[in-house]
Amino acid sequence: MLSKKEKKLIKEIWERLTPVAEEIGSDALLRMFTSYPGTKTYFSHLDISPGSTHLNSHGKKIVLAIAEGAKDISQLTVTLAPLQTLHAYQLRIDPTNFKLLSHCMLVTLACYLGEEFTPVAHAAMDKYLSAFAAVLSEKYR
Ligand code: ZNH
Repeated sequence: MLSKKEKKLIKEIWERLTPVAEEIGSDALLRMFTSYPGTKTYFSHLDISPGSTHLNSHGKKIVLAIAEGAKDISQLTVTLAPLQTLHAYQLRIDPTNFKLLSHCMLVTLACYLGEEFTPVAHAAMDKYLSAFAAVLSEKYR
């Protein structure tokens, strides 16, 4: 689905963003919680207010998982197997929520990367995040 060129681009972007994983992840989560308040219900056991430790640490975890997957996109199903199980069987996250977070992540990247987030990068990132969400949703079937 993603071309070789696109895979390389995605890998490079996430490599570049790994040092600011916390900043990117917490911004994307905050956007998701604000725009789609229903998503907050899964985090009722945590303090996810802006600037909170949990928001930052969870944001960092999410970005590191996305960056890890980007290292070898052809192996996504293998890399994400533990996260698949966690989200489907333990956390029981409704798969529609993955699309909401993906959307918020695109907005965060657009804000953070500015002009560097070209239409080509945007399109490739959209494909990658969709593939990621599809893998996370697989176990529900
Ligand atoms: Zn999730 C968790 C990733 C989406 C909800 N996550 C988690 C983790 C990770 C992740 C890495 C950690 C694990 C451990 O610790 O081991 N996610 C992720 C990603 C994505 C996601 C990458 C996409 C892309 N999630 C999601 C969504 C939701 C969620 C959409 C809802 C809305 N998660 C979650 C929860 C948890 C998690 C709830 C748990 C938290 C705590 O801490 O408790």
